Amino acid sequence: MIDKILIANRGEIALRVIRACREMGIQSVAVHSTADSDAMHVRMADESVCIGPPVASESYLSFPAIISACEITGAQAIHPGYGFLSENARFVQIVEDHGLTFIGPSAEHIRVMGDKITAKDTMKALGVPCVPGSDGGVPTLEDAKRIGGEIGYPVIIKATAGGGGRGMKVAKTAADMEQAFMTARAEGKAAFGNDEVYIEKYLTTPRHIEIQVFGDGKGKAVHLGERDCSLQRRHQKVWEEAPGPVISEEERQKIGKICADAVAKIYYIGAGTIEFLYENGEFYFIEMNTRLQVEHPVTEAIFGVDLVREQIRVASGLPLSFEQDDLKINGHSIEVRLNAEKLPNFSPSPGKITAYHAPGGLGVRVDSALYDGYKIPPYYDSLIGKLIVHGRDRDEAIARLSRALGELIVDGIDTTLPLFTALVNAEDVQKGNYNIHWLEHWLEQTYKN
Ligand code: MV4
Repeated sequence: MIDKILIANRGEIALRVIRACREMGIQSVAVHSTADSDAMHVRMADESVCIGPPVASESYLSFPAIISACEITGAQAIHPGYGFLSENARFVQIVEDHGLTFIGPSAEHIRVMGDKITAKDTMKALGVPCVPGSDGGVPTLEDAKRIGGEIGYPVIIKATAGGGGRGMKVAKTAADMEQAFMTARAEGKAAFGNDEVYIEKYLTTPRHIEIQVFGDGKGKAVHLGERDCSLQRRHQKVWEEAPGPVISEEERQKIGKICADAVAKIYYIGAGTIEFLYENGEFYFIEMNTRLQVEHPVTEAIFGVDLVREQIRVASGLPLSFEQDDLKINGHSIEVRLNAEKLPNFSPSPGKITAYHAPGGLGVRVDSALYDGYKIPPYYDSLIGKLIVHGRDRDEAIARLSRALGELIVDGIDTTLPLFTALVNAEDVQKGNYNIHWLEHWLEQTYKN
């Protein structure tokens, strides 16, 4: 069994992993940049190591710094959290070459899912429903025009190395194809050094529905239902919920089984998220994320499981602590992401927290590394906390969210708290009546002038 884990991350997710370690009797090692000496994850871990300067490329992203920190402290395993090195196949390979355990999928699974064309080919072959589109990569503009005609416009051109919205261009008609194709290629080349693109039918008003899966690496896997993450701004999720407000139990079991069977067949190990667009009652695979996601707590809330604990178990060679039949949904959960940003432009707002009070009470969870007097450094992600509520049904979760938002105090900086106070009162949100474009339209309406 692993008895010491190094957490190659910071902020709330580092705390999340430390908490699981402590409950399992595992020692935790924090790493930090010089900008994070006073950070909560350093204080909460059993040990800490300073690994470099503020710029992430020389600290949280530095392979040698992190491997050395394992050697110095005797940590046998690395939990990457999300972001940073969590989906870096080269890093995973080097971790394993050093005789250390990466708490996550194999380098090969990360590589396969990191290339969107390979991911789609793989999922299609495993029986997962995909968006209609090109069969693999589209090498020339001529091919693109022919395929566009076959699929029917609108279409979307995506960089295979992209994801999360980068390197994507919509062609509404054949006349847009040249511009869209060339731009998607150029963006892929510039951002990822890979100009390969593929084409899909453009779905105009889908929801973003993602299925949580978990594999034991020995050919067994389960699903933990879906999350609806349609409320996004510029491809950043803002509000996530589980179960999805419009997904029936029958649909959940059907798509869930398809996903669990698919990852079982490839001997997937650990947590994974299979992302779909959902429109007119159909699921269309778009991408798979091979990490623990920011919004995992809503799934934990409704299933009553600790996903980080399960990650550590399977990385240690233990079985999952539950089987598919043990997993029953209890109630409804919503997460909102509190960012250190100033509305209406969401501009970064780092600085000193002069007062902090976290909400509490029944069905309220706050995952945050904030404390009174903490100085948020300007170098990293603007996420400063997640408020997760759980109720017996969606209406109760919304009422609880509204109540908890009223208790939350973060003074000294600007945050996205006022956005949530407004959203929780919006009729469409209360009714679950939204798709991937709803929030951007609502922001335009609400903050114009
Ligand atoms: C799409 C799409 C419509 N049709 N693919 C955006 C991020 C990346 N994960 C995939 N994305 C999209 N792919 C087809 N065939 C629309 C989006 C999209 C989107 C998806 C999920 C959540 C928010 C979004 C916002 C804009 C576009």
